[in-house]
Amino acid sequence: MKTKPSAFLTFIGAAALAGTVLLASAPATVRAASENAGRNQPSADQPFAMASVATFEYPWAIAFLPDGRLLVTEKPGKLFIATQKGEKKEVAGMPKVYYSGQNGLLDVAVSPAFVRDRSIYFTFVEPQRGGGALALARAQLRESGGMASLSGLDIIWRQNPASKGGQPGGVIAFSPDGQHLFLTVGDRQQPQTAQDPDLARGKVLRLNLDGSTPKDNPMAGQGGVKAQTWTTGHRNPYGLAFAPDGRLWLDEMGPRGGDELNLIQPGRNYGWPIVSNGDNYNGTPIPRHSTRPEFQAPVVYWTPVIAPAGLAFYEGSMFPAWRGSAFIGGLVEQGLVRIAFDGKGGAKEAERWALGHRIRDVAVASDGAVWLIEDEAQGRLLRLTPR
Ligand SMILES: [Ca+2]
Repeated sequence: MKTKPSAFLTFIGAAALAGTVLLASAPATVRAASENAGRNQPSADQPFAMASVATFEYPWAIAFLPDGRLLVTEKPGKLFIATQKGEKKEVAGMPKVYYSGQNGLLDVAVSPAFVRDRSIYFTFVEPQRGGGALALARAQLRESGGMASLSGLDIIWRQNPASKGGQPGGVIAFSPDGQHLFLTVGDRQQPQTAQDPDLARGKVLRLNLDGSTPKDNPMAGQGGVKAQTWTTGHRNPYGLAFAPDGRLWLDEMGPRGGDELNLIQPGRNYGWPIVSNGDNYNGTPIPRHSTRPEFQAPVVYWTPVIAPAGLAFYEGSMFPAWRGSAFIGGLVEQGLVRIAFDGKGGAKEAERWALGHRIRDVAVASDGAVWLIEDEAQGRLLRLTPR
C-alpha cells in the first residue's frame, strides 16, 4: 500500500452494487480523451533535495509501517525492515521465490488493520513445475530481541498455470475502507491470455482480505477467475493506487509505445492485446484504442515509453503544491513523473524529473517526504525533501 487509506469508500462500492456489468460491453461513463505524454521533456528545475538512505539488491517495493519504518522487498527474495536512518533488518521466514528476469519477490503492503493484526501482504512468483506462478501471501510480522520474522504465513491466492514468462504484475492496493484487496496480474508475456476470462492473466482482481471472493464483484456468480475479476485486458500493470477521492488508478507497460495510465472501473475491459496505442516489438501494428470504443482507453499514454512502475498519491505537507498529484517511477525514463488530476476522471502528466536511474517504486512518508527505490543491483533507497 503506497498511501494511507482515506476515510470514505465512494464510487467503487456504489458501482459494484449497481449490478452485473458485462466485460467489453459496458457503456463508458468516463471518456476522457487520451493524451500522449510520451514526448514530454524532463524539467530542468528539481524542487527537491535527494538523500541516499540505504542500498538493496534489486529492490522492488517499499511500504511504510505505521511507526515510520519501511518494508523493502528485494526481487531475489529477501524482505527487510529499514528505518528512515538506513538501519536494515532482514525478516526471516520468507518463502522461496522463482527469481528469473522480471519474476521474483515483488510487492509488499501493510494490512489496513496492522496495528491490531500485525499482518503484511506480499506477492511473489512461486517456484512450480514449468517456472513460477504469481502468489499472494499474508503473514504476521513478529519482532523480538532485535530479530524480525514472519509467522502464520498463508498463501491466500495463487495463479494457475505457472509460466517462465515475465510481466507478472503483482501489485497490491487496499480499498479506502480497508475491506478489500486489489491485485494486478500481468499477462506473463502471453498476450492472448489477457482476454481469457478463465485465466488469472492480464487482470485486476478484487478479493476479501483473507483471499476469498467478494459476493459483489461484477461476475461474482460465475465462479473461478471470473468471480475474482474486477477488470481485464491489461498487459503488465506495475502501479495501482487509490486517489484521495476514492478513484482507483493503474499504470501498465505497453509494448513498443503505448504505456498507459488507466482509471479502473469495475467490469471494464482495457483492451490488451486487441488494442494498444503502441505496436509489437517486431514492428507489426496493433489497432489503436480509438478504433474500438468498447474497450476502455487510457487517460494518459506514453509513446515513446517511460516504462511506468510504482504509483503513489501525494497528500503530504512538505510539498503543498503536489497535494492530490500522483507519482510514477519510470524505469526506461529513469526518473519520476508527476500526474495531476482534474477530479472528474481526467489526468495529465504535469512534470517529470530525470534522475539518471531506473525508479522502481514510490511511497510517501507521514511527514510528507517522498521515498523512491531504484531498480539496480545496488539500488538506492532515496528520500526527497524540499530544496
Ligand atoms: Ca489498454
